[in-house]
Amino acid sequence: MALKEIIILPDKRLRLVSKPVEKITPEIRKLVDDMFETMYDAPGIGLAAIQVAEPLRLITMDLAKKSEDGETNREPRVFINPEILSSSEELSTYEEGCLSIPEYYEEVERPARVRVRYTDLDGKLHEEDAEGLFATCIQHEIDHLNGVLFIDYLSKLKRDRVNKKFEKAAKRAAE
Ligand code: GNR
Ligand code: NI
Repeated sequence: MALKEIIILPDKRLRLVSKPVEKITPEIRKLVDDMFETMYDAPGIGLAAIQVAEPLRLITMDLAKKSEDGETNREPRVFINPEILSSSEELSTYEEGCLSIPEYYEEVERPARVRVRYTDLDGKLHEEDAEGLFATCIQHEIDHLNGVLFIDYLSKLKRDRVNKKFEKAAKRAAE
């Protein structure tokens, strides 16, 4: 396994539309392993391949809570070529963050429930209903596959402020 670098704003690659995974090759399995290592290290609850600069429709996720004895129980999940089949009219609000927009958190309103279709690492097709944090997270990650970030749902004022902050930081880092 290997840790990968997570790309952050204002990296333009975050705006790419990722390409479908055509075949589950050893290279894809290696990428998935590296994405889990990178996601757990960050730490984050989800990661889209483009966040490690691979423009593929591939997501890793782990929504497991810490158990009472403090042991970290892992529930790693992989979503290949995920699609949202339908969304509830009811909305729900979560405070979202993104590993590509470090240390910035804002409330975002999204459909409370979605039905998703995806392929797993064995190539098996699944359909599943998502609600709660799972619904929010899968929508956040599928957005990444389409070059969409959670700041796109905020007011222009807030979005401009965040973009400026990260552009400044990048300029300072380049000096
Ligand atoms: O770690 C993450 N936490 C999170 C919290 C609320 C809504 C979405 C997320 S996803 C984020 C990791 C990430 O950036 N995935 O793309
Ligand atoms: Ni994100």
